Amino acid sequence: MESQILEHKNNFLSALKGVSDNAALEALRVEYLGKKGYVSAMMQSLRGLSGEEKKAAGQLINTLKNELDTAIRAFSENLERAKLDKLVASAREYDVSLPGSGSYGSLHPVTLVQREVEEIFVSMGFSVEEYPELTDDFNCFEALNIPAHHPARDMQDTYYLSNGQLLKTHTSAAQNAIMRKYGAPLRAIFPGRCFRNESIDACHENTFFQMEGIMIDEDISISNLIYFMKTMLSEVFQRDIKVRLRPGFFPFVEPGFELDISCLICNGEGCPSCKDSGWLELCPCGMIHPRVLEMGGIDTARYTGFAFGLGLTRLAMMRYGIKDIRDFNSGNLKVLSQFKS
Ligand code: FA5
Repeated sequence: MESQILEHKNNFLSALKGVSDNAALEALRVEYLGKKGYVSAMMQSLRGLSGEEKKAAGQLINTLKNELDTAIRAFSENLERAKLDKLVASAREYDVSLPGSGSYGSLHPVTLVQREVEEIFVSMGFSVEEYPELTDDFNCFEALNIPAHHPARDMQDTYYLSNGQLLKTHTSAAQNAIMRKYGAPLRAIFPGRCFRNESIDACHENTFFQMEGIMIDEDISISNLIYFMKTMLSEVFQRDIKVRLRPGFFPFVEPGFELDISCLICNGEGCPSCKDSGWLELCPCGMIHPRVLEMGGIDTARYTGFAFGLGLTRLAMMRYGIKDIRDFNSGNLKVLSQFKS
């Protein structure tokens, strides 16, 4: 029996050397330790032996069984470790900081048009400033000469937070901070997302982008304002478009204007994108009210300035012929993936 056990052990160990995966290891285990395996067969062959012989041979077989079992478990662990080492080594071959080689998404049309407008104003000496989306009553209204009873301050139009802060309803909310930061003379644009609690349609969203611009210097007049607005529009559209300037009231400018462009979706005929008027309100503007300049720490005896609030999302509609403003926030890839940068 002893020699038979030794023979099985040696055969097992040499077969184990040739094992390279879990399936082969399992086959070897079944061959030796399975119900119909060698170990089980040896156990059955003990039946004819006497009590003492049976006990001694049984112990030897059990020892063999334990040795094979231990060897199989150790081999299985080694196989797992080798698999893991291989994975780690192959992961190390990749430089995760390298840029991807495929095409992954595209820039949003509002981002594209924002970059275009930024480039135009930067080339005319403007700096691009940032301002948070969360602000407060002072910056969004008070510093802009918007009186306490003005409807814009109403809960119907403005999203207030329980801590008294609010989501900025217009990029004008940044005017005071930027005037105080830089003083005069000043040329700055500040794009940003705005939020208004209003019903949405083809040209109104509750979340949309504006780009504010201010220019403050000695002798700034309405003609400077008109020059910059015209330059911006002709650069963006690269063609003549119909524009109209009409009086508009905003407490933070005096005089104030509404700058509309002829709807490019319907060529001024009237459609849902322009609420059938043929015109789209795009860029209200005006001469900054002296009280707003004062609150911004600007010397009004020396400086005047203009400000504008460009509807960036609407500009993107006109620039790319997108009929419905709701497409911008829809996440509809059919629409958005057309805009490869
Ligand atoms: C304002 O927000 C003023 N702060 C603009 C301003 C700045 C005037 C500086 C004078 C001087 P208004 O609410 O009209 O104004 O919005 C400005 C532009 O933002 C609109 O002409 C329009 O193009 C865009 N806009 C306004 N509301 C929405 C909306 N719900 N959805 C999409 N675009 C909008």
